[in-house]
Amino acid sequence: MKVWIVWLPNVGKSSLFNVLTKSYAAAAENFPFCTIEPNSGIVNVNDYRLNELQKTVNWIKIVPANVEFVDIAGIVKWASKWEWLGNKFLANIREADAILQVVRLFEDWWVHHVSGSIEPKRDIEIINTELILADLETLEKRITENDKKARAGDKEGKIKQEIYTKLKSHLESENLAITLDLDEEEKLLIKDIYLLTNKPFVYACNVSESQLNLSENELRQITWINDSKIPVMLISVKMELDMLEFSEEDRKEYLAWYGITENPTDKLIKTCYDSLWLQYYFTAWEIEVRAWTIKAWWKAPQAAGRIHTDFEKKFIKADVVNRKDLVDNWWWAKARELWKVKMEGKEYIVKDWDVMLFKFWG
Ligand SMILES: Nc1nc2c(ncn2[C@@H]2O[C@H](COP(=O)(O)OP(=O)(O)OP(=O)(O)O)[C@@H](O)[C@H]2O)c(=O)[nH]1
Ligand SMILES: [Mg+2]
Repeated sequence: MKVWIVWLPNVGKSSLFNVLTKSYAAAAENFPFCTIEPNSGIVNVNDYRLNELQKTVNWIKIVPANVEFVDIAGIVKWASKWEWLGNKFLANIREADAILQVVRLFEDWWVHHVSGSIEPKRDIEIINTELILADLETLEKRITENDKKARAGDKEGKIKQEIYTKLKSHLESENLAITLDLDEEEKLLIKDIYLLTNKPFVYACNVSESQLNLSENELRQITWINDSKIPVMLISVKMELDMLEFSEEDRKEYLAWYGITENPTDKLIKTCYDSLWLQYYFTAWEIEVRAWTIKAWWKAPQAAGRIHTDFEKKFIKADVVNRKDLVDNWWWAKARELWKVKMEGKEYIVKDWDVMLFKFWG
């Protein structure tokens, strides 16, 4: 599960990467194109519910879910048309599961802005246009390849060609692929093109300390991101960097001073995780509690397959308990006594935060 940090040069992408990975691994200097080679790091998804579990079983090791963040070079206008850094990275972004866009809102005379001024709406358009142009190039190649099949009368080829044509005019009207109205079957047919604008986007607005009181509505007005399905949140990367060495207590106190109750770094990581329709279930036993990432609609055997590929086939049944029932009753024995643990079979659709104990053949 990879999230790529994408945007114009010199907006704080590498600084944000350092905040997310709690490191100084990425060089973050005051000049455009400071980053050339990508930096990547794995980050735990912190969640208050994990802390609750930890309190109940404080002798047990807890292994949270994680997300990989990749920080790349800045993208500029015409990047998609240039045989240059930007273009190279546009090709690389295909590997991403989601795209985190760092929108510069902070004013700082010292930090050079490649477009000359702070205008988030214009800058978002620059980035989206480059992503759309790159997608059009990919799609046009695919249309040419598929054309032969469609002409030869191949049924799937014909259906695909129709969808591709619809998609092409959608992109040409400067829309993101993800906003095209397609049914589930049609979505599957375009999945293998790996379009950049078919990936979930998350917008993190990098603000100055004086802008920390902006509401989500105000942020949406400034950025013109009206689609409520696309998350928009604010973070002051500079302030987060200042707090990197703080204790948890000091951090809370400092944030509270600005009226912030939720840890912005944790919130951003969770937002990226949620954008992929992911959820977790847990295995919990004497030695460790471990989070496993699954898609929201997965059934019990598929979920078991996350632990080991064999387990999907060997699945017999699962004991399932809601995390809260486990916490409230101080673990399995009491929860079982109170009939809170249910036995589920192959058709069971796993719920977010189920705790599961599997039985397998062999
Ligand atoms: N004032 C202020 N400066 C910031 C903030 N975030 C980053 N900077 C500064 O902006 C400059 C560029 O930061 P980077 O993190 O290197 O930006 P980048 O987007 O990775 O840049 P490229 O790798 O060149 O594309 C550095 O001097 C940072 O200290 C912020 O929130 N406020
Ligand atoms: Mg950088």
